[in-house]
Amino acid sequence: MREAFRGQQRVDAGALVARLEAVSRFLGLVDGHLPDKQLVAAHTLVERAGTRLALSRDHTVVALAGATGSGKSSLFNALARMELSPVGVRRPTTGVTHACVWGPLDDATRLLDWVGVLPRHRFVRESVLDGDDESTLHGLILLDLPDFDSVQRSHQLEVDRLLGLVDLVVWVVDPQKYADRVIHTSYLREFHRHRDVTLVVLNQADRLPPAELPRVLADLRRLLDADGLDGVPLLATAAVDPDGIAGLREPLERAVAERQAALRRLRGDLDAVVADLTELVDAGEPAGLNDSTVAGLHRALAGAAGVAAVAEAVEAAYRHRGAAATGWPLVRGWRRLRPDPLRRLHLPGAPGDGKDPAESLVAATSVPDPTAAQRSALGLAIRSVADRAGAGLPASWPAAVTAAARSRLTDLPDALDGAIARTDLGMGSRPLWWRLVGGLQWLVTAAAVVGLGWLVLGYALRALGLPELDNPTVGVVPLPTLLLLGGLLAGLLVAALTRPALRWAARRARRRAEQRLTAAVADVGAAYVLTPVRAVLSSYAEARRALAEAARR
Ligand SMILES: Nc1nc2c(ncn2[C@@H]2O[C@H](COP(=O)(O)OP(=O)(O)OP(=O)(O)O)[C@@H](O)[C@H]2O)c(=O)[nH]1
Ligand SMILES: [Mg+2]
Repeated sequence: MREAFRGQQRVDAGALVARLEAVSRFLGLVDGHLPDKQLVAAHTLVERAGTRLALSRDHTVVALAGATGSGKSSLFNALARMELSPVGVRRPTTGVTHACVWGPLDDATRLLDWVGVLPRHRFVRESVLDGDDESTLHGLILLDLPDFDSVQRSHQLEVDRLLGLVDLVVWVVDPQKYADRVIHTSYLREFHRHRDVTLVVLNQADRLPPAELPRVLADLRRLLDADGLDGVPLLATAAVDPDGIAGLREPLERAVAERQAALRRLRGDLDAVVADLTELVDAGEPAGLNDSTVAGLHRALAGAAGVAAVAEAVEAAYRHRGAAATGWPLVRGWRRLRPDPLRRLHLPGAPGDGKDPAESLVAATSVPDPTAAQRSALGLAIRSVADRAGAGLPASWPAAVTAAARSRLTDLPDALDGAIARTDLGMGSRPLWWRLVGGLQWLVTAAAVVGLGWLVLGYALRALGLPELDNPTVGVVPLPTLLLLGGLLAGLLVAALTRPALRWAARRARRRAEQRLTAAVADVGAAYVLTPVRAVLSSYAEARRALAEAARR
């Protein structure tokens, strides 16, 4: 037993702190994505470890824990060589934790405040009379705990609280109750990750016939192995006999000298926390989004935003305005009486609306609202983005991805409408060729008007018996007649020839508008659906890396 705790691997404080920081980073990354109840233990550890390491690394807090009557207080007093904690026959005796500090009390005050031992139950084990006797335990803070199997619920709560804080636990069992189920299932088994800061003593060994002791120890060892505590030091003590605790002093002295127990304890907690957290991010790198899912989203967004309707209106408006600009001047005016298709949708590019597109109010357009089918198609597309992004992720993450995909759903209609309203549909200015054809139309019309005026003038002169004009002729046709008929015919011909060109150019304008609208709608999809989803995926990936770092021992 003298080998207890010997040859254990040292825990590097810097490395431990780095691992704790990685857990802290992990918690920051998964915050809001995973249910809080799965993270309580990790949050508690990060907080507790930070405090414990900041308080005092020169002290080793050791708890004597066990069932009532096992002899915790007796061992406490025997180690302190003073009657500090009352030992009694009435069970349970110890109701509040007592502490004994080896070394100056002041240095340990903040640590004891944190552990929660009342000042009147703190004792100091250092006196000039001892000389150097106790110097080997300098830095030890020994706690005498109440019984954990107590009829008093408060004792049990106090024990559970302290077992979460102390650096090293000495489990005290006695020959009568060492096999009790509670101590094994509720306590010892829970400490299997803390084998390097756990010690078991079979107290009251003096009550056993010497021949019985090895058999009881072997039986207890078997139970401890079954608890997952193989390798944990097990020793026999007799608190009533000063020599009966020598075996216990030795591992305590070693623990105090090494100043490793606090670090080992935290490392055990950290290992347990990391093991529990691992299943939250244990599904490899996320597959991410593929092009076809994104394209599906864009299609659905375009449908819901009315891209096709607007593009159609662009084509119609192009034909409408083009015909007005290039048509036969005599009938052009009629067209202006018909409403402009783009203006009907309250979209910029409508002539004379004079609005700055960037300032258009949200939901300013009159693009028809999406139909129920378009809305449900959008819902499905968002769902399939979420499904695809969340595919293969461990529990809770798919739900987080879905929540992110839908997080800005209510703002989406206004955003789509705004994007449509702000898109430059390419209908701001009249094409040059419209103006050229329009000018030509005016020219031939002017020729017809001149011809008509000339003819009317000749007719009037004849009617009034005045000398007739000398009409030049082109071939056999008089020039005024040629101007009138030629002008009219040319106007009709130009209008007829322009029509197919207008139709072709209108289709081109529609395609261009459609491209710009689709791009605008895709930007909305990126900002409102894909970016939140990708943020969750990158949190997942970073959380995985943080946890891998936290797992590195
Ligand atoms: N023979 C013998 N008696 C012991 C030994 N240790 C403790 N006792 C006795 O066992 C009884 C209980 O001891 P305590 O030290 O009060 O036990 P405890 O574990 O502190 O009990 P609670 O405070 O109720 O949890 C007392 O009567 C002690 O004198 C021992 O090693 N040998
Ligand atoms: Mg006691």
